[in-house]
Amino acid sequence: MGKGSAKVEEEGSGSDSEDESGPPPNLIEVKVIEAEDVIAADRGGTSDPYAIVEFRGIKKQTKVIKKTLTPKWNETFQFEIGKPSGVLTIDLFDHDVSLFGKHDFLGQAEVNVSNLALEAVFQEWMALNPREGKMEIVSGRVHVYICIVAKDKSIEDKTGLETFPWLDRSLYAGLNVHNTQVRAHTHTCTQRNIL
Ligand SMILES: [Ca+2]
Repeated sequence: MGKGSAKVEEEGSGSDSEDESGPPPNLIEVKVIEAEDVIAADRGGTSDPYAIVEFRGIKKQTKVIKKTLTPKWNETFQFEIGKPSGVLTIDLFDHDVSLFGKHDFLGQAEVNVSNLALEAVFQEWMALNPREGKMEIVSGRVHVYICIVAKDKSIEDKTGLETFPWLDRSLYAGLNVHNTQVRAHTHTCTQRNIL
């Protein structure tokens, strides 16, 4: 499977792939599912929680769930990576409508991506902690799902299915992959593992 012949991609992550034994794992899916028992930051005894997921300086934000201490987001984000390393952080904040009000910090969870196995589902309730070096009062837990998905540019090239860049070449090596088969796949590890 011509590992050296893959065309150069513009994503800038190609130089990270030092392991030549297979396709680089280079997509992290992060689903911020929900949280519970977060601090009540507003006078009414609730908060308006939202989450910011950050990986290697790139931030992605959920919507705000108003007036609750048990927000449910169920929002999925994806980050491009080369090799699976680095720390992914999930910060929770209380949204405030005041122009001058600072959004209150509700807690942080961190995941060391180096500890995650390729295409294995990590789904945990993680304790919300203060940020490093800060005296912040927080409480509660956040429920997250994380999976690292291997992209496969060779399959992409053969089938022309640019919209399915996460396909794992090893699953299809030697097979005639038709578009109809490929369409049956989804981009989450959970659903992939059922196949
Ligand atoms: Ca608020």
